[in-house]
Amino acid sequence: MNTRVESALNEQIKKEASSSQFYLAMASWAEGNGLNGTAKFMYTHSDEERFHMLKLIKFVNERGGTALIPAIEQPPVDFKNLKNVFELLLKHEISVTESINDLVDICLQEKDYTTHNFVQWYVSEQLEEEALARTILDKIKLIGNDNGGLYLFDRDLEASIIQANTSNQMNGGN
Ligand code: OFO
Repeated sequence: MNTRVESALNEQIKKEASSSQFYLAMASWAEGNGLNGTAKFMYTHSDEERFHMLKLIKFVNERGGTALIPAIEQPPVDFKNLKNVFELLLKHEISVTESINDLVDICLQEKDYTTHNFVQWYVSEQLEEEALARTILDKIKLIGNDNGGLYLFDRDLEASIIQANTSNQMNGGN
């Protein structure tokens, strides 16, 4: 496998692993603060990031490269508030999108069209994740400091995850 592409893919493996740990820290913080909906959302998001990492690891190995399993820095333990959590999530997703774009660029420079094709899945995924983070953040900004509103927001988030899981199961997904 092209060594420049391989090393960019390994960098991306590290980013996905860091994302998973970062969202796990947010999930744990939310759970400890009685925000069950946010905790469920973040636990699910953390699992998705781990899946993104695994998909990259398998791709690198299948293409004859060597996937590197990275050491990860410890994520924060504490967050200011719910708004801060989702602001950090959006900021993080924007930085991941930038690194996916760099990866696409490297694939084109190195004329690795197979990896370019593979990476398109991540391009679409980032588009969806950024849009979702923006929608949630807009809602939180509208609620402001109204505790009743934040309680309802968290409850709605929990209900939307249960609904998404149920329809996923009905469609045969996991
Ligand atoms: Fe891996 O999708 Fe977000 O970061």
